[in-house]
Amino acid sequence: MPLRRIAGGPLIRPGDLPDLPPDLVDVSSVFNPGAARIGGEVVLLLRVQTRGRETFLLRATGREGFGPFAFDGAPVRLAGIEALPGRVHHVYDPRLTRLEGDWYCMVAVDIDDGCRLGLARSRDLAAFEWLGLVSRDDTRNGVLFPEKVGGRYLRLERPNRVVASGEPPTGDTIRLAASDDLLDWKPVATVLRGRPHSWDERIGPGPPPLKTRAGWLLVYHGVATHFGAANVYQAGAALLDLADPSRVLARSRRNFLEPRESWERVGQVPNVVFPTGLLADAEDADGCAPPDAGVLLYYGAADTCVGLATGTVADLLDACAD
Ligand code: BMA
Repeated sequence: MPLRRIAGGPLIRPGDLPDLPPDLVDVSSVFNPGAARIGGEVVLLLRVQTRGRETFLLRATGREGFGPFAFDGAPVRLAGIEALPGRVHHVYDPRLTRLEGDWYCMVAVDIDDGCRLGLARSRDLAAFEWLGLVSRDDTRNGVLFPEKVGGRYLRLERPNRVVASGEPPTGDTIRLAASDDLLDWKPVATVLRGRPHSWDERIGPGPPPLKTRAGWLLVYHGVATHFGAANVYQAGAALLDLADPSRVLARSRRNFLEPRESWERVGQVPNVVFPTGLLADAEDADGCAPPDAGVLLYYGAADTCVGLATGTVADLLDACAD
């Protein structure tokens, strides 16, 4: 296992959250956080679910990223999202990217018609301005690259389609899409496909890609369906070409993180590790994280808690070649 879980169990459990009436009282779960480093602190945007199965985003701040965390006194507001027509059921799984001096938060948005990607912008990760829905079709797991590549903004995403009758739409491809304005996106290429019978039959991007000299390092989640008997969510890695991220340079044959701890195996949705935040503690003048940089990988565990695994960039690069 190239990354190591921190000692002492999950990083954040539901019971760690303070009661924040009226919305957050004795919450059911806290998971799938977006992660960012800002002003020497680690900021997590936590997905919090209530006993009413309502979803909120809550900001947590900590010095080293290992906790303890200070929680905001109220859930995050995405100012302007109220203008969306129709009902918004859930806004969730935030992914945070620093791009051209601003923070961008890509979220999944459940509406009557399925799931869309949504985008918000922030200067400080405290106040957010809603920019709109940014996928036409049913899509989840959108992750923005931290810079333009070939003159265009890029993101990886997971188009959803119905794979089995009666099941919600899901996906077995990771696709590259491009945009000139961050709002209107066109698919460019399918980058990765699920591997039938392997650990990653269905797949989706995890945290936003991390720039390294060797290529864009992508941690992704893979789902083994076990012929419909159980879905097990695991994490693996792939390396994409820096100049043309539709080119896959390496991809892990095995997962490097899978549900093993009791709190990863038991919870609201059992057998889930779902990585959504990856932070490196150093970068060079070109924005590349060097191999010896330390990494913090934040993930949702069993859709109930937040886990943290640590290692180095080199560990993740090794995992791609494994
Ligand atoms: C995925 C997403 C995630 C969730 C995971 C496991 O499809 O909905 O938000 O953590 O399933 O339930």
